[in-house]
Amino acid sequence: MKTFCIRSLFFASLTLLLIACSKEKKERISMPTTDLSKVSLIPKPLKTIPTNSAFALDQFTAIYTSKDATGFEEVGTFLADKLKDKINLTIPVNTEGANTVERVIYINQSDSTDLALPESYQLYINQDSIIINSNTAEGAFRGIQTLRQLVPIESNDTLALQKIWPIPSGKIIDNPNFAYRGSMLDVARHFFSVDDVKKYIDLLSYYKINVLHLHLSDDQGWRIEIKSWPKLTAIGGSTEVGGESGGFYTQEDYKEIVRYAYERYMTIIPEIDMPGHTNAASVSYPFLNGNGKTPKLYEGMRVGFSTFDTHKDTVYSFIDDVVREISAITPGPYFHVGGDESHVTKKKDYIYFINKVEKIVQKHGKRMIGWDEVAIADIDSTSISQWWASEENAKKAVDKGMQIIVSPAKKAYLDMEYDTLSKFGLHWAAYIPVDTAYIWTPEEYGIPMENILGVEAPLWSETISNIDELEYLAFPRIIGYSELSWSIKENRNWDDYKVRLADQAPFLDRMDVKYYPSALIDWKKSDFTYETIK
Ligand code: NAG
Repeated sequence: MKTFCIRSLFFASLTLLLIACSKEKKERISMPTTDLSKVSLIPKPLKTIPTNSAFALDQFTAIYTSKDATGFEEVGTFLADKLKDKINLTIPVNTEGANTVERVIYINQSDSTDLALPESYQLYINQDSIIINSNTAEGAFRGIQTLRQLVPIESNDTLALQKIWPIPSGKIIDNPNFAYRGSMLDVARHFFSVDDVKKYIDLLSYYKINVLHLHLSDDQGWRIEIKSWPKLTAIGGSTEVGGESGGFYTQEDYKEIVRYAYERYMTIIPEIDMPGHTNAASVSYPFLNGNGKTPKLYEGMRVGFSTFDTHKDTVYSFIDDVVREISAITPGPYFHVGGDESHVTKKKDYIYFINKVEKIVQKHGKRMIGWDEVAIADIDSTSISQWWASEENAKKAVDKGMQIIVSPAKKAYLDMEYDTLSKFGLHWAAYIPVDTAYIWTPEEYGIPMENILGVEAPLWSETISNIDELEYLAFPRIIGYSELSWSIKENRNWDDYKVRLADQAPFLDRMDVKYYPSALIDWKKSDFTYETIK
């Protein structure tokens, strides 16, 4: 009995000591004073209210996600994986038991009316908890991108020794200005592998871009397997600009891209460009062009010389098969039919063609998107026009009640050279240095706000043939386009943005992104010249 008492006394005091120690441990973490509004977030959130203390992210942190809320647990796991990659910290993800751990990141489904849009989220950062509130997993996903950007790669010295990463405290209320925030990748002029596309998707999603438009066919190549027309890829996919061997996605490859994008709440939009830009299709199946001749594979960079025969029924049954097969493996609501630069198609044939193709796209359950020329056809208001060149066509689309994707070549084409020293790119529309890419407003081109679906930055690939070259043209300009489409006009300011952009360099370096260098370094070092890094 006596031994028992002594033993219990011993254990009781040990427990008390442990509690005291753990309390002391908690108190001993002295966190730096922070300013949430000074962190280099891109895109800039709608509202940021700092409270000057900090959350200590460390090994005693756990992620909790709402139970039975579709997709929330996956969002939590995605965050944990990205934190593991970034700071090598393993954080558990649970749906129950949050009160037993010291520090909690809650990813919480909330039906608050403040979270009106599917992508709206609120982020509360306190000393012992971080709470992400959103209505949908999509909103939570956008919220965790903000949180990822708040985690410092190196924490300050004493904290680093204790393996603690301070997250500035405060509140962020955020939602997108435009629902459609996109980039286009031309995989037809040069082919890019599934892994290349996945890397691009992952980088885009970090900046809350939610659409990747894949330009899957052009004069120089057909890049997606169509089971009912196998020569499209066997012949049409065999080369690319410059005559290298090209390539194509099997339907399984394409599904893998779609799945990877879907996990990042990104929609894939397939484009089959027609009736122009169709040489590769006509080489594979010569009946398509209607002039009785089998064209040669084309490896140059000209545009506007090919057309489908717009009068033949067999051409429309071919298109029906293509749209059907691709639509069946595309969960998103859109199908892009190109429609640009059909210089050798007569105007009335072009209109007839677009009218018919719109019906085919609708029959397969998708909304048609076309480059701005399609607005001259008799299309209905559910179709979408992608304005790239002609303001007159953009106006026609508005008159038809269509929604517009804003992609003016002079401002938003990622394949335009930065300046005369650019290693890749073209300059037929303009030189687009990093500031020019950012300093414009999609809202101010005379297109009513209610007609603007969003902004997309197309990357044509005549001059780029691998992921490094792709990244050189896309980064850092695409980061600016993400802010142009997510953040409201009042929150966009070049002087403020350029500092935030320069602070992206550690992330881009860690992801091994071969961004155009001067753009990021220029503003940090006054003695910088382009020649020093070339
Ligand atoms: C345009 C063409 C495109 C080409 C690009 C190069 C559109 C809609 N059409 O002439 O096929 O790759 O310029 O910048 O942009």
